[in-house]
Formats: sequence, C-alpha cells, structure tokens
Amino acid sequence: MSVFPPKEKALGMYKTMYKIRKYEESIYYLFLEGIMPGTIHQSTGEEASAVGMLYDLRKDDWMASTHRPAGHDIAKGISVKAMMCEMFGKAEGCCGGKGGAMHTGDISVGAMVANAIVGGNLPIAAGVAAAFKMQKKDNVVVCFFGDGASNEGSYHETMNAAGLWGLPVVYVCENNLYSANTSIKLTCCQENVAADRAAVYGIPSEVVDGNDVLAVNEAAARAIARARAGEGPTILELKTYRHGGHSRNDACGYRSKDEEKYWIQDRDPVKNFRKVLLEKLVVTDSELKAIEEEIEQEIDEAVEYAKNAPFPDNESALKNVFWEEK
Ligand SMILES: Cc1ncc(C[n+]2csc(CCOP(=O)(O)OP(=O)(O)O)c2C)c(N)n1
Ligand SMILES: [Mg+2]
Repeated sequence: MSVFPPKEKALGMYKTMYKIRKYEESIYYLFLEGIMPGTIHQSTGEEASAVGMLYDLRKDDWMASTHRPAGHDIAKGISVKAMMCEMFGKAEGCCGGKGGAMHTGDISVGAMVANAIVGGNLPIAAGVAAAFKMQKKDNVVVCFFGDGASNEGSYHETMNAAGLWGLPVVYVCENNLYSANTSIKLTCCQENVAADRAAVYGIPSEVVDGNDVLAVNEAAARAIARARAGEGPTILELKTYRHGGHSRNDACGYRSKDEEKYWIQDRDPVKNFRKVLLEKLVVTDSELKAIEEEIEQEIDEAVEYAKNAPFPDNESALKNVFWEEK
C-alpha cells in the first residue's frame, strides 16, 4: 500500500461500503417477508469493488453495470431512496418503477441502466467510450462484468475492438469464482480469467485483491488516469466473493464450508476496512457506530417511504419507449 487516503476520503469510502451492505441486507429481508416483487442478485461481499472503482470517478464519467447492480449504482451516486422505490416498482424509482432489480440506473449521475444480459454491457460501454473519444472529451467509462461474462463471445469481440481503437474504458472483472452455480474451474483454463487473456488484445491488465478497497482504489486510479490521458483501456481483475447465493432460492450447495468461511468470515471487505480504520487511528469506534446508525436510519426511512409511495400512472407506460404511431 503506498499512501493511506486522507480521513475524509477513507471515511467516505467506508460509509458507502456500509450503505451498500445494509441496503442489500434490507432487500434480503424484504424478500424473505414476501413483500417485494421480482428477483434479486445481491452484491453483498463485493462492496470494495464498487466503492474502490467508483469513488474517484467524476459524475460525468459513465459506469456500466450487470445483473448485480445495486452496489455499483449506490457507489456511482444513486440514492437508496430512489433504488428502494425502484425495487418496489414505484414512480419515484430511479427508472420510474419500470426497471426493477436488474435494470437500475440513472444517467444524470453517470450510471447507465444496468444490463442483465451477461456480457451485454461490454460492447455498449465500448460504444460510449468511442463516443467520448470521437468528441475529444476526457471522460472515461468503467464497465463491470463477471468471470462468467469473460467467456461470452461479446467479451472477446469487444476487447479486440477496445484494444485496437485505444478506447477510454476500464473493464472490471469481478471474479467471484462462480457464474451462477458453475465454478470458473469448469469453464476456463486460465486462473485469471480476464487478466491472463488481456495481452492478446493489446490491453494491459492487473490482478487485484478485490476485497481490499484501498488496493482496488489504487488500481482504479492508475487505469482511469490511463484512459483519461488517451492511453487506452485497462482490464482489472478483482478477486472477490458474493456472500449470498447467485439469486434468491440459491442455498449455495456447490460451495464448500471452508471456502465460505475463508471469504465470508476472514475476508469480509466491510469488516476488514473497519478494522483498518481503527488500527490507523483514523476514527474511534464510537464515531463509526454513529455513522453506521445514521446509515441504518437512512435505509429504514427509504424502505418506509418506498412502501407508501405511489405506483406509476397508466400513461407512464407509454413514456420512455420507442413506438411508431400507425
Ligand atoms: C447471455 C446470458 N446468458 C445467461 C444468462 C443467465 N445468467 C444470469 S447471471 C448468470 C451468471 C453470470 O455469472 P458472472 O458473469 O460470473 O456474474 P456473477 O453472477 O458471478 O456476478 C447467468 C448464466 C443471462 N442473463 N444472459
Ligand atoms: Mg461470477
């Protein structure tokens, strides 16, 4: 680790990580209670990736997410209230209640609407990056994808073009060891599914501890600076783990108890960063507890607000869609 960030930044990163953790926890319980529609793919355990990558991104830089978007969206600046309203299908949701769990986003904060087609966001992010380049802007795109997506044809076609054209995009593989219930060992010969295959596209890559927010943030700074300076794309492979199942109703029978203990108990990104903050004397335990209580209250309020908020009116079904009047 080179330089420890100033207190304001370190605490800012912790706050967002804790907010994502508590948001996902509350969504989980709302599902268990049976009062939330749709399905869920939760990002619990992958908070360091979202926050480390996006903390220093400008609002006018864009971010492209996947079927597991909540952490990315909150880290890019969507409020938990707008996220929660979206989850309940309410008009004040970040997509007017029409998107739901896998299609959250808000372009006013640079969060492209998430794409649930595995590998679907990769060429779109390249397209946005190409537009930035053609307009001679210095904006960058950060595009998340999973280890599973790295085996899609769209991944390899996109990396080829992005490398060839030197696009200002950072591709971030959240390697959580599984695509749905299939281990990466069964789907790819390389251990570093994205980084080991980057050189053939002329794209530099780094393998990073994806559960260490500071390590992620440093790698992000290097990759974002390269993209902004017109030096082209970077592939970052972040080693991480989802704490819960792939989606709801997944009891994770395909994971060993030892593996789960290692990643969930020993390598929890939120708890470990909390410990670092205390060890470095950045903050006291009571200060942290006050911050945590404030976040928990914000989330409780968002849940109550979203439950009672109005649904979209019928006319809104015809808004934001392309259709031709015959
Ligand atoms: C093209 C396509 N194929 C299959 C699916 C079904 N599906 C949704 S998520 C997923 C697993 C994706 O794994 P990975 O890319 O590693 O992301 P993770 O869920 O681990 O974050 C699959 C197969 C899909 N949504 N799109
Ligand atoms: Mg995966």
